[in-house]
Amino acid sequence: MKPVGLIARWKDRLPVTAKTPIVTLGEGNTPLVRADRVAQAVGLPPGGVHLKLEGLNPTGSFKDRGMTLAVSKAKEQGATGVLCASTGNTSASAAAYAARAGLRCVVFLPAGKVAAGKLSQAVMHGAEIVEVTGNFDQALAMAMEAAKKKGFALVNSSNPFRIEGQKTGAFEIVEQLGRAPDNHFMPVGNAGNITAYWKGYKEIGRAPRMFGWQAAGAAPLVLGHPVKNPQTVATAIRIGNPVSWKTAIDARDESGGEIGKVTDAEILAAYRFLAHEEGVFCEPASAAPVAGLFKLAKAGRVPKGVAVCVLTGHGLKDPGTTERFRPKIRRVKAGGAVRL
Ligand code: AN7
Repeated sequence: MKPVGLIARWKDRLPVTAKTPIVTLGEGNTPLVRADRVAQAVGLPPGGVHLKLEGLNPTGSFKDRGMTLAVSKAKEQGATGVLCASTGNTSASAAAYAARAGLRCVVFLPAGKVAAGKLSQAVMHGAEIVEVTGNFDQALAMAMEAAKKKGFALVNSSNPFRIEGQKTGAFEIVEQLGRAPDNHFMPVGNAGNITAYWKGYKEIGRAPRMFGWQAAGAAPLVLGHPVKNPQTVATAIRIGNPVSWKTAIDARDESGGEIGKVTDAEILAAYRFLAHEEGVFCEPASAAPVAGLFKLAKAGRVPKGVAVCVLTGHGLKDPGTTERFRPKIRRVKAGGAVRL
């Protein structure tokens, strides 16, 4: 039988042994699909843009790649619980994997700023939820403090096992494409994922240019200083002081890439375009790299070659944002006439 889950698939490249109790939900192995309408819109040939659909992981985001390893290692090391701060997806993933592992899970969330789908996952997986009246960065400081308590493992991306698990996305892209992409586009929040992909590419001797995209109201890496009150419709990346700051800048500089910013209007336009024109429904933060590609196209600066955009989370995570696009809906009596 084929291995299920990414630890089984990539164990030779991950810090696990025969003794590691593997906690898996069958994560990884997500589709890489062509996006020829996006390619056409930005002046690239058919096949010039691919989308890595990370929203098809078990809890609907890329976080599962890191969480399978972080929770497995926490269990191996005898932890009785896991802890994290989160803009939503990390908490949903931690809650699910902790439930499966039989560990406690405590999550610190910025009050009122977590998308409905993500919160409902934390609830249903039985996480102990602490709402912080403040932003993600402040919630993370509290989680780090709480993690000093014996028996708890912090499963934010400062945990090196998160990065190790997430680097497998790069391995898959190269395998699926049959080569490395020339240009790799992704959203950037706390900057763990860009760190992970760059590590993954380097480990297999590949070096696409890394293009990271932040929301304009939460763009510390572009501005060069932390942002006190980050704001954006893309709540997943509403982060003002990324933990993996230095390694994100290294990924940019070593690869000859860029970290840019896109406005909420640009993010929402790309979000709609993907759903309307490509049939791909991702959450707003995940549309940021496609917004970035559109932005480069407007400036006549689309890099040559094949681009892969990582769509980090599923659209169903954030039903609230879809309300902005709700068309006129007709209501008719059952059996009534409907003109088309
Ligand atoms: C959909 O869940 O930080 O740059 O606490 O949910 O590695 O932080 C989420 C981040 C991109 C940014 N896309 O990744 C959290 C959290 C989606 C996300 C990011 C996140 P990083």
